[in-house]
Amino acid sequence: MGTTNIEYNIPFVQEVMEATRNMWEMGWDERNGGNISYLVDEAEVKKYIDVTKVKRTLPLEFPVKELAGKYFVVTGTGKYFKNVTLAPDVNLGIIRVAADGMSFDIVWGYADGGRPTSELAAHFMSHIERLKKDPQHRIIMHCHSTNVIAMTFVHDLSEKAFTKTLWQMCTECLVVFPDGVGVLPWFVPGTNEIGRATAEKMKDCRLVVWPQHGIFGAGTTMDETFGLIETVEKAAEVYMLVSSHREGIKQTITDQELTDLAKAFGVTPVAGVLKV
Ligand code: 2HA
Ligand code: ZN
Repeated sequence: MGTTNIEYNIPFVQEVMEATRNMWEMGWDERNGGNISYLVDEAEVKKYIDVTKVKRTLPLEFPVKELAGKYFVVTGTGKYFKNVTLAPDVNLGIIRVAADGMSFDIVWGYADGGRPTSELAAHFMSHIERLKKDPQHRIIMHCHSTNVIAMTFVHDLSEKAFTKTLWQMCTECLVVFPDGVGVLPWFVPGTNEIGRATAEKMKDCRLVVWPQHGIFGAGTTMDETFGLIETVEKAAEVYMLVSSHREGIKQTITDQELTDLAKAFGVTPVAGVLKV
């Protein structure tokens, strides 16, 4: 058990190590908060791992036949992002979904007897929806980004209003997430229900806000997914800074300006948010 040098030579494990470290340093992942799952091509996994050596097989409470045979690096349940770089093979695992989608094999990691994140349902169901939209989709990332959480206490939780405010807080936002953000009602985390609700939103956008909890992001690369969440969190931070200002907001980016911006960058804002 513990770290060996081998893990440091597995590029996709390294990517998760770097992401968890960066996310913890951003203050988004206190204690065991947050989780990442990363879909890796079988050929890539086989370059580094003997996938015939199954360590354990665990059942899934929700069927994911669409993901049959696919390999994922997944952060461990109860594990601290702070500690991933110290012992990747304890805090992370690599799993392969069974042919019937009803169980998964652990082929690497979770060395202390651990298992994947408690939010595996939300991850797997979101992967299924994002892969339908984009075959290049690879990453689902969840964290407790501070200002996004704060904003869910003081802002209208309708998706259109939430999206528009975020777009107005920094000029780059509309360009980075023209599909806007989905917003769920409050749910008990770690359940199949929140998983299904998150995946339903992922049909239309790559960002889903969990009020008073955090955010889910989806992307084709670790950088892209991290960048999406980073951009929303920055906008939420600006909102929290300006909305508490004594004199209130004096000006913002207008609907016309957001429309001009979308045109200039060749993105299509999700319908129903802008009134022009
Ligand atoms: O992994 O973030 O939502 C702990 C969580 C649950
Ligand atoms: Zn969480």
